[in-house]
Amino acid sequence: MEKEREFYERLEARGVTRRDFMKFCTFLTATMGLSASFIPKVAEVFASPAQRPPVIWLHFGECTGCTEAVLRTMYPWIDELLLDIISMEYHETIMAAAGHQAEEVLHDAAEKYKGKFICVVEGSIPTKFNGAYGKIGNRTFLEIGKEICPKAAAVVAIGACATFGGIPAAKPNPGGYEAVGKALGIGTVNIPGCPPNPINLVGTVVNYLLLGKLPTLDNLGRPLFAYGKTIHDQCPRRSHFEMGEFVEEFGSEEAAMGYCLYKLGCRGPETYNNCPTVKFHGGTSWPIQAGHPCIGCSQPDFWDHMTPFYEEM
Ligand code: FSX
Ligand code: SF4
Ligand code: F3S
Repeated sequence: MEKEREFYERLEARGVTRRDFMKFCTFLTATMGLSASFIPKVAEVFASPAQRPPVIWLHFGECTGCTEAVLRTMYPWIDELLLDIISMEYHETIMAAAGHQAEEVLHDAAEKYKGKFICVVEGSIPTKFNGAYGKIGNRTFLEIGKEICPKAAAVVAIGACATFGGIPAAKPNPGGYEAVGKALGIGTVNIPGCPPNPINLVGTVVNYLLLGKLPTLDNLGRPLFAYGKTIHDQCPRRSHFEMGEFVEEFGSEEAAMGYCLYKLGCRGPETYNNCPTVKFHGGTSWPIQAGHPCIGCSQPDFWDHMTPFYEEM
């Protein structure tokens, strides 16, 4: 009770009302595919977390857009909520330590929480030339990944790069960049997207804390609650996809073309993600709402398979 009171006081000090917070919990519960009866339980995970799992967050070949997405662009207070329910032991972007001190923190955390920590990995791993294309502290990403990931209770690959290779693995890929699971020969929970939606990471962690297990995954390791349907199946422009309806509403085939973005190369029909329902920036918008075709950023082989972007599939 005491913990809970403190939590709401802290939220209030940040200008977040209990009502805002419950709205977020309702949204998160629905995103996770749970019934409304779970809303109070989801709120409880944040308000009085039972045990905060240690998290080690590794950066390999990437642009740090995934971290930026998680820590900065959603509701401004989600990053703090996330840091309330996990114990971030190592994260290069937000930690104060640097150089040898940082290396020591990583090593010590992996030993101290062996078998217990969640390893979140951002970015893909170069495999050619013994991994020489990517190094931190004079050790290759490959060496670091091989040392740290097998010690984790679970490895969560975040972003297109870590899950499927992403932009670093696009042709001609001289460094032989590969997805984390493939490069290290391990199974990973995959949260793809370039960048992925932060709510899907929060949903995965809350699922773990609430139900004691990882969410159900599809055959590509993606949580089904987020990646169970195609963009096209949930797209608000969908009703204009069928030419008949299209022409009827807009008067001519030409005018109708401007609405559905299929002919501009939209990859919505072959891309699995929940962008149309969860949107980005606290529900403000998402690519197709903003008038741009989906470029298939959460699918395997994004980039090569999806380019050239503006040609019909
Ligand atoms: Fe990749 Fe994440 Fe794209 Fe960037 O770091 S998924 S390049 S948005 O940020 O890994
Ligand atoms: Fe499908 Fe894309 Fe057209 Fe939407 S804009 S209906 S996702 S093809
Ligand atoms: Fe990516 Fe398509 Fe969503 S480009 S952000 S999966 S709409």
